Amino acid sequence: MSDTITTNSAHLAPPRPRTVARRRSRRAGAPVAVLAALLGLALLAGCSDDSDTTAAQSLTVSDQWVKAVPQGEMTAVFGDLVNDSSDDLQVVSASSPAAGRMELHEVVADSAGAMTMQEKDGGFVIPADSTLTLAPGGDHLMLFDLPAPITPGQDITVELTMSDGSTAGFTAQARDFPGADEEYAPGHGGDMPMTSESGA
Ligand SMILES: [Cu+2]
Repeated sequence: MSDTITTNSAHLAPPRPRTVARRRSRRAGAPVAVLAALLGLALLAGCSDDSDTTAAQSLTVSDQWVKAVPQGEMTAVFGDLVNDSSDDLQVVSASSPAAGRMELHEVVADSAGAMTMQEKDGGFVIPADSTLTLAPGGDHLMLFDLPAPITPGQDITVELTMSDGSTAGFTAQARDFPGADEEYAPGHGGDMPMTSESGA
């Protein structure tokens, strides 16, 4: 299936010297091991125990798909964001070659009680050992300014950026989904914030 996760955070989070020291200690003699132990203590004092794992490495995306749309319409990516780690994960932004711009959206009731979508403050938080489901009518990854139509069966790639700067890429297949329009494009038409602003 197309739920492969690739992480390319190496350039964003280069290996830290202490990691090298710890790895070498397994093969080298006692002095290095002692040094590594001290470094390890310092590490434990300031960081969580899996500080060598990026947020992107703890994230798995499954059952993901994108709603097929003609060029010029906006659309959204849905699926499960699975956090296998004991730390909360936070997705702060997303991008795709299939969209000029992406936003992390939630669906909320406006003052009149109508459901409307808006950018989610702080992005998507996936609690430790939990799954955040992105679905029509709920949280979703919004795509704007499509350079081309997205047709059923087509695969698009999406890259998620986590709060630690690491990135997780995945592929989502397009499917027909006629029902989603009213869920994330409520009746007010063009007064939704995403159509006007561009600087964010
Ligand atoms: Cu949206």
